[in-house]
Amino acid sequence: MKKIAFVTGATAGIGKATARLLAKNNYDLILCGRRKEMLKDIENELKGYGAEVYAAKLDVRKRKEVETFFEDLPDRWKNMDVLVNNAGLAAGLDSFAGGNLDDWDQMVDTNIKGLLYVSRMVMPLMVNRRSGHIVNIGSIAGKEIYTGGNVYCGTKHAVDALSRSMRRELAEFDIRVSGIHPGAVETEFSLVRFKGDAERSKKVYEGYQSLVANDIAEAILWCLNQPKHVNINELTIMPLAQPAAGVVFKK
Ligand code: NDP
Ligand code: 8X3
Repeated sequence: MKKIAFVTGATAGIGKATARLLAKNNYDLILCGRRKEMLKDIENELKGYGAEVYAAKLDVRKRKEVETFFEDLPDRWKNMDVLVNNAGLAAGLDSFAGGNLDDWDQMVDTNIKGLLYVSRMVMPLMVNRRSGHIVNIGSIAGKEIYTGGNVYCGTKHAVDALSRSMRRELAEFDIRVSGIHPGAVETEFSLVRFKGDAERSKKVYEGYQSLVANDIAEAILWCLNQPKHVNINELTIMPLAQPAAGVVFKK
């Protein structure tokens, strides 16, 4: 019987690469994101690998939308084995004193509250079945801080704390919880952070080999593939050229 994985934020980057790799490894997929067209594209691609896919537009910041998403989910899909809490973003790189409050709201609402809204719907399903694996995508920004990272770092430190709290509560129900903390991965991340400024975004990844989304997907799959009694608590995964947050050796 195939396993079911729910990947949030599957229209791009790490989420898309994870959905793709899981589909190729015998998982059926539940996918969400805000961009309907891109959701359709990834749905079609995954079906080509033989996966069954349930894809629906969802903004994880909207509590009512999250509830409706789960109310609409056909029963078969509620037996989910894996949740990858991936949807997230950084907005801006301003100082605290010059910070944009809309950016702060967006990061807090997506990275913390969105992750909580989705998890709140999934956890009872897993608890009832006494089985499941939650993978939370944190960041090196959740382990360290860097100039201008301020609120983004705060949200990712929160993700780290939430992962540890989930692990504390869910082990009793045989549910595994893993936190994945990547350094720089070349995705749409910087384009989003710099609000569509492609030139500025490109510079983030110039002069060194950043991680690619599939590096993180492979790490997630490895966590999932461990024997049932093994929980990978966390993995911090960095480009070799980035030994610490905010430090990159460029050639
Ligand atoms: P991308 O911008 O490439 O992808 C982000 C994904 O999240 C998209 O699919 C986007 O879909 C989705 N998303 C954003 N906001 C929402 C929302 N409100 N509701 C639903 N989906 C949403 O970035 P990455 O793949 O790099 O980022 C994925 C995760 O990895 C994030 O949590 C990020 O913080 C984390 N991360 C990234 C690193 C990097 O260097 N790239 C390093 C460390 C961690 P859509 O726009 O269609 O809604
Ligand atoms: C993003 C990690 O180092 O690119 O979460 O800011 S970094």
